[in-house]
Amino acid sequence: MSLPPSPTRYQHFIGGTSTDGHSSDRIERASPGHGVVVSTYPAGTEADALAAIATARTAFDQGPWPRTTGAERQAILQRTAQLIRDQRDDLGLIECLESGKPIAQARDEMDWAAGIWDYAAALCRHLHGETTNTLGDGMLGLTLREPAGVCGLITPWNFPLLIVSQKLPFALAAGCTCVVKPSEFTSGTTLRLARLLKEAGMPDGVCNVVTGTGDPVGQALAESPDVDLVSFTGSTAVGRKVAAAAGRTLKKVALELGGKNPQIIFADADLDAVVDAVVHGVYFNMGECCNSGSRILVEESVADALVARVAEASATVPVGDPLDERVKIGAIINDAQQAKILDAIASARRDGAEVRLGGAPLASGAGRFVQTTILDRVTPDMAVARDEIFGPVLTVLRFRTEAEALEIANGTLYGLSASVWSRDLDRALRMTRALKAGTVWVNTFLDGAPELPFGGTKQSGLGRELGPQAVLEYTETKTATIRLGPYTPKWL
Ligand code: TXE
Repeated sequence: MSLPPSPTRYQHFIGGTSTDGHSSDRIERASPGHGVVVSTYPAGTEADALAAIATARTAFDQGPWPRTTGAERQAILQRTAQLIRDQRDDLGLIECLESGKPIAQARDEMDWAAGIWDYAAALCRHLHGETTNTLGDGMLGLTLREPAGVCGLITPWNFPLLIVSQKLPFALAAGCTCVVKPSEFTSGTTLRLARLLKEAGMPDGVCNVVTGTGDPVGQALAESPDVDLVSFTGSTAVGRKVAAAAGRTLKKVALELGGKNPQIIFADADLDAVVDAVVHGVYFNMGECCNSGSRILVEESVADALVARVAEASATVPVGDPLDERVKIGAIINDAQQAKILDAIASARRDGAEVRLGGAPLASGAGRFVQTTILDRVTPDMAVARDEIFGPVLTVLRFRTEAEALEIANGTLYGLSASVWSRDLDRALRMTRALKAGTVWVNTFLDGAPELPFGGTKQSGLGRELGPQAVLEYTETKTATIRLGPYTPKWL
């Protein structure tokens, strides 16, 4: 794999055609691993967002998509899954170059995304309401599930195709029309996806993509009275803004936000497995992962031995050129993120944490890399124990009792995921019940399937993606109350 000879020039995708939109301004995207411009996208304006919203509105109010059968929707979603699979190498390369993630991982993510499209396709045939037949002889209740309408989908840069695939196919399965606003750093695969949908037979206007920055494009989606639902994945700070803007028109809101996910390791755990899961959990996708296992809580009696093993394993993980097939940790997305990671390490040093490994940028030509870093002797009051870092940085805290572990684990604003490592199943289940998190793993980490719901509690989010309910998140419920036989006057 090598760098492309020239940048790919992208356009918005509105009403089934590619367009430069209302402005000639463009965003240049340089590969985080090489510093070379690989893509350019239109810097979308509010007018572009409003044009896409109007197109999606018309497609919803007058177009065929909300009126198609489940079987027709299923066929198009399945064809899209197959097209993603067919083009996994191309799509993976785009993501590697735009986001800095390792090429081998990027290709795996394309397969994972295709699997989600398959799963959503199956749900198209299962979308139904309920009947209530216990209201007496004269009454029948029907609960209809209708598509929510026009959906605004705002996505981040860490898993571009995967995260849009956790939203878009479920919205489409419900019969909604969409305007997608991908991250301004990684818009390439989302634009390619919109073209694949067209190739798969999706009617024009159903899936529109507008590139550009959060303000104005994302902001317009959150504010517009013509958007019925907004689904956002990104930082907790911007999630609050999106919810506030959406509140002005009281649209439905779904939010997938940050995490500070604890892995709780008891002394009786299989420590060989733990070492692998800790290293994977914290360095996967350079740590730029809302589910990152960036905070381990280790029972005091095994902490020194475990940290030594994790440090030894961490030092062997290959960091470097994302185009190298052997690399497992690629480049950091942008300068702001690199600065945020290094600031977090500096604050940990000031607060008295012990840097057991790394702690500095990796010297490398034009790329932007951070060493695998372990911060030991972190205490729950330190900022580094509470705030999301989003980098290859592990924080190690120690505990003596189950109650103390639980208090530390639940002691942040976040509640996305957690894991418990113990051979004592009673204890693992007690902890599973008591942990405040949307996902709890037992004796594993980062496992998942499209069948399993994903989302956060507390300030990690609102609503759930994936799982059989995912399609319902994109519906409205309508109650039909039907009088059978003659109406009996009861008021006059
Ligand atoms: O995310 P933003 P950023 C966290 C992580 C990271 C931090 C900052 O901690 O360090 O966020 O990343 C769009 N109205 N996560 O600044 O800004 C924006 O254009 C509407 C966690 O890149 O939240 C992009 O499309 N939209 C996260 C999307 O929001 C707006 C993944 C996310 O960008 C907007 C990424 C606005 N006012 C970062 N402002 C996760 N949960 O996985 C920006 N956007």
